[in-house]
Amino acid sequence: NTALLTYTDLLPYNTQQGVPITREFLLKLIEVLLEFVRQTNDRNCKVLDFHHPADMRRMLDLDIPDRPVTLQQLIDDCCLTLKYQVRTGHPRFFNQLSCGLDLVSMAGEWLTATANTNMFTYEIAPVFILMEHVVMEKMREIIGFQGGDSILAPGGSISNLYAFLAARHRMFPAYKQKGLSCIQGQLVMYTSDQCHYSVKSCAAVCGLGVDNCVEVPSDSRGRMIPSELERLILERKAMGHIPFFVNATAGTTVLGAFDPIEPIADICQKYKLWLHVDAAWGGGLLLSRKYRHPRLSGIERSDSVTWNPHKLMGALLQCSTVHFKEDGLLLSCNQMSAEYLFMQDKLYDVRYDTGDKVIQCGRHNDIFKLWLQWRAKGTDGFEKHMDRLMELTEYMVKRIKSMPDKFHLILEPELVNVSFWYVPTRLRSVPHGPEREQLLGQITPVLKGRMMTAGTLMIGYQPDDVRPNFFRNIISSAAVVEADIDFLLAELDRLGHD
Ligand code: ABU
Repeated sequence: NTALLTYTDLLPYNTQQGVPITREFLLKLIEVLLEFVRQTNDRNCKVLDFHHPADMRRMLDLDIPDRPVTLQQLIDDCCLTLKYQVRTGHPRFFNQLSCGLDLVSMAGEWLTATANTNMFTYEIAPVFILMEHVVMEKMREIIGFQGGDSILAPGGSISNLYAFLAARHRMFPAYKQKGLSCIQGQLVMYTSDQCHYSVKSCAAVCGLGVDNCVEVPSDSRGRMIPSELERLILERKAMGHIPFFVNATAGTTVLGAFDPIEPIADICQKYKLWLHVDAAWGGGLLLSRKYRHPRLSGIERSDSVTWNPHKLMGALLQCSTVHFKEDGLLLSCNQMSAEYLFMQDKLYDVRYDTGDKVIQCGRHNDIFKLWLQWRAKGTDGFEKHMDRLMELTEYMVKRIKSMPDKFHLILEPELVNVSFWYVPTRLRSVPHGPEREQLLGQITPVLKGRMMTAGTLMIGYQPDDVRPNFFRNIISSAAVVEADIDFLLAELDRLGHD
């Protein structure tokens, strides 16, 4: 009876009755989790039950007690936690790049938590390390690299940072030992004005300064303009600076735009610059024969690629990968040879101790959930998933265009980002122009607030350099069907028509 028991009645403390009591406790917990999974997939359940932080704080008992609470209380705590958790796997959650709840990947995450190991050495994670080798090799093959090296990193931002570090290391191998003093001149990197902010963060973190992360203008669809890149490279060269790194984004965060990799690769080749492709978001389309080209054409010419399976592929958070054309660079860049972990005289081939390739020590096991999911779906299953997401996006665009009085489509998407404004009744007769855009931009967060209060739907919004707030709808969940898109549009109209 969990009502009277506490943690000391569980394994490993309770050597007499620990096994059955632990089993009962975990089975109860699993019931709680399964109920969350059921609700997540039930369109009659809300996406969220929103409360302001101060109210939420009052409604929950979050205090850390001096004495143990009962096992039943822990189960109740778990129930309450999930009651107020946003159901990011709900078919009407369109808010983030990572939407959906892939149940095989979730099962993998459960196993990962149970195995509770660290990914730095083969000796404590033998099967997982081998899985990492196999899956990373497969991903490099899909990119079009022959050989090379990869690592799973804690998020796309850190993956981009690994690419930056490797690029600088290749150009200035002495930097690792001597630091800044070995670089005579100002290093400069390039990225489009639509890139993920983590690219600029590399410049801040690594001593270039954000002023030396040059923003290359993009076209009206958010794609880097290659001629502008070349102009800005020449401009900095004329100043005596050292351009060394170009980031091309394959799937920008807001508009879902793909920078044209081929002409950017030509420029990088001409000026001997490292080309990194941040495909954290759009990388999933590499798995689709229908949509890969021309969006990702030329990616095999890059030096490094970030690709996040926790986005389009639907692996559970988090699962981010970075891939390198050249083998050995990651290790030589980041290796610190900690003697207590990476001994060279172990009984096995120590090249399987991947931990010395990264700047972190402890590394979470992010591979098992992806490996299991990939086994379940096969590469064909992922291709079907990508094609279906794009098909649903095309459906949404068609529906929006069919109601031009109520919705204003901002651009034809290249990916599953649908950017639009909802037009309330009172603005429908106003001609579209900068003034109406300002008003639509004011309405957008109000409508988002209504949506969250109603709990029926979640869509993200943001301004960009040329527009006030607009909605960015993401279709990256396998749970979504056409009827959910119909619901989304009808619900926006219900909540915002005034
Ligand atoms: N780092 C990109 C995630 C942003 C988003 O989900 O909107």
